[in-house]
Amino acid sequence: MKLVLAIIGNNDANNVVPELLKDGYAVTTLSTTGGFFSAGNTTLLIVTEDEKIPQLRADLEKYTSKRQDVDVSKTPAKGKAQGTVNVGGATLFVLDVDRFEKY
Ligand code: 2BA
Repeated sequence: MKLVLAIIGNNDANNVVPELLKDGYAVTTLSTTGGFFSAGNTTLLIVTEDEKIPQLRADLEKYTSKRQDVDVSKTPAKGKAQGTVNVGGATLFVLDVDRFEKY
């Protein structure tokens, strides 16, 4: 069993979550904020069997916007960063789940 934390854009969440539910995943959505842009994003919590991870990854890739370069000087980003950064797509963390219980 794995816990997937998927950080995605708020707009993408509207597309992704219904598709994940359709494919049988249980999903919790958290409203989160990126440290770099201080902009709202969405973090999905999904616990699922190991063998369902490839399909989950494919769904996330299919239903999130493609990563693209953004000129930081034209964004409200804080800090001294310059140049371009990638935005869009998803940032995934996949963790082992020791126990899964419901009461
Ligand atoms: P933010 O922190 O707002 O970052 C937005 C985008 O800015 C990042 O996109 C990345 O392209 C760039 N960026 C972030 N920190 C940077 C830095 N110190 N220097 C230069 N560029 C930087 P993504 O990598 O796609 O990340 C999207 C969101 O996922 C992030 O929003 C953050 O909320 C989360 N995230 C990404 N990597 C993470 C990590 N290692 N741990 C925790 N959260 C992470």
